Amino acid sequence: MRKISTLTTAAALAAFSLTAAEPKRPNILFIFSDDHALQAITAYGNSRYADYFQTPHIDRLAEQGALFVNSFVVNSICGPSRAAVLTGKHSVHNGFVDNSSRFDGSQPTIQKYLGESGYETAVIGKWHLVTDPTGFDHWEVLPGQGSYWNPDFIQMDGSTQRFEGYVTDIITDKTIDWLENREDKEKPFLLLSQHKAPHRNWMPAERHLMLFEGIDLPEPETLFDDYSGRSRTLQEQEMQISDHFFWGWDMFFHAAPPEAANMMDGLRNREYERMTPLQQRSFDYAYGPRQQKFLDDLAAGKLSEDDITSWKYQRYIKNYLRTIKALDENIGRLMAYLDEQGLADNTVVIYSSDQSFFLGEKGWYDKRWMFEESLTMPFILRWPSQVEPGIRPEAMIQNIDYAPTFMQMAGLSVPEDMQGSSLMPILKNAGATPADWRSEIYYYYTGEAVHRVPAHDGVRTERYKIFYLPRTDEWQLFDLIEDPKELRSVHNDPAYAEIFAEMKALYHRTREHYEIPDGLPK
Ligand code: SGN
Ligand code: CA
Repeated sequence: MRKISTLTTAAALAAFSLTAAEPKRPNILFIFSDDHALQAITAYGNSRYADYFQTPHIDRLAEQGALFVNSFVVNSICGPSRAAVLTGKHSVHNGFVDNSSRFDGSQPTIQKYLGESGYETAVIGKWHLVTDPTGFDHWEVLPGQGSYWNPDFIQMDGSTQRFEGYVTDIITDKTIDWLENREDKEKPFLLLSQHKAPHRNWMPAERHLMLFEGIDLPEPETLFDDYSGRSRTLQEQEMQISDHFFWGWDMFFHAAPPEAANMMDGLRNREYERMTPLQQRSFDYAYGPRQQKFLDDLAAGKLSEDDITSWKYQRYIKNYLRTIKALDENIGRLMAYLDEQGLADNTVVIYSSDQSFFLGEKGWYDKRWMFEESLTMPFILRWPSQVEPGIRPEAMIQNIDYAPTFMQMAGLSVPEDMQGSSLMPILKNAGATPADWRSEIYYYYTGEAVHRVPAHDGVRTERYKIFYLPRTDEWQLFDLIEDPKELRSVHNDPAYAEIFAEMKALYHRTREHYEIPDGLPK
């Protein structure tokens, strides 16, 4: 284990001056969305929606750059994922362990290191680290989760301003404005353009309200999972399509449907309430007849329990993908701007999302679990002058690797206390995995009241995944080759006794390596 110490920015700067004669340092444009599942990115290749829905602009980035196929989050939830990106450290070491944490903005971060070495830095859009951003030359962020419609943005002077329109379009407008008007265009930039979409409550833009009309999107095979063969905590969560959607917030009803519809009470669609009367009219025009048809079918006794779940799944997945449509279009718009300005060649463009998401697999929405759907993160990187187009690196990477990578891109040495590793050796070598690269990743989720997913932590190798659940004091072990959908824990299977012992040992070694203190909350 590398010694945890605080290397000063001055030391990092000294390292930079040694390499200052090298070619112009690249701009870094980090486009980060919220909850974008790999299954909803065509370039990732296994989207069940591919016949009906594509992400052409994100896919083009992947064609022109590197798409990391084994990319994982350290803690599958918004704030912790973001804190790991900025610090290069696991949650317990950057202090942001769950969404009730507050980010300590006095700690070293990538924007501070790059800023002090001569980069101009900005963050625009979703932030979600509770305390105001620090270390950026410019910032303009959504309060908390932010809003889809007519969103507010916190300004650097502490005031809040409201902007009319759709949040994804507005974040891109502001991103382009900053590029257009920044002070010293000779300086390289680090720009974080961070979207709300496709986070809950999945409100589409007006222009996408009718997308998928008359189409049924494919269901995942495990939509009706019975959770047998795995920890009982899988049944105790509250993130099920069948039972845990609010009729107002998630399903867009204006009044409670009959109880038979199994929808939760208590959260209105606050986004609808933010809309102008004209926006509301478009919204009602699209959803009104769809709701009525559902209510009529329900009243006529035409819908079984499973039919109702399938209906909710369609409502959910269509809205989710509609929000991604706007996101993808805006990424196209931003790429066109880089082309027009002649910035594309020397700008590293990254597309990623704070974690992936369940799109009905195991009957779920949301994330948090160490299962593949929420453990993964999209990670696509384009750097025309340096990275061979179309490569598909297989190295196991995590979001703690981003900050070290940006350090090296900027010609700086990686601070000793960053726990991730720079991806530069992979990028420079046509995507090949270096011999000394890690062969396991570590994951740690502390458990929160919302959605009732229990605390767990674990390790994933290329083939196996082990995690420990303190609440029930049990292990789970999955063989990702034999059981890629993770439907049967084999920790009790005698055929896996040896693997189980090895994986437990690896789990303890990895915890030690990352200096994870004993005892997770239950
Ligand atoms: C909100 C959502 C949850 C979601 C968390 C975390 N509920 O609490 O569904 O898991 O955010 O999301 S909502 O009723 O407010 O929509 S995260 O992106 O911040 O991690
Ligand atoms: Ca998120």
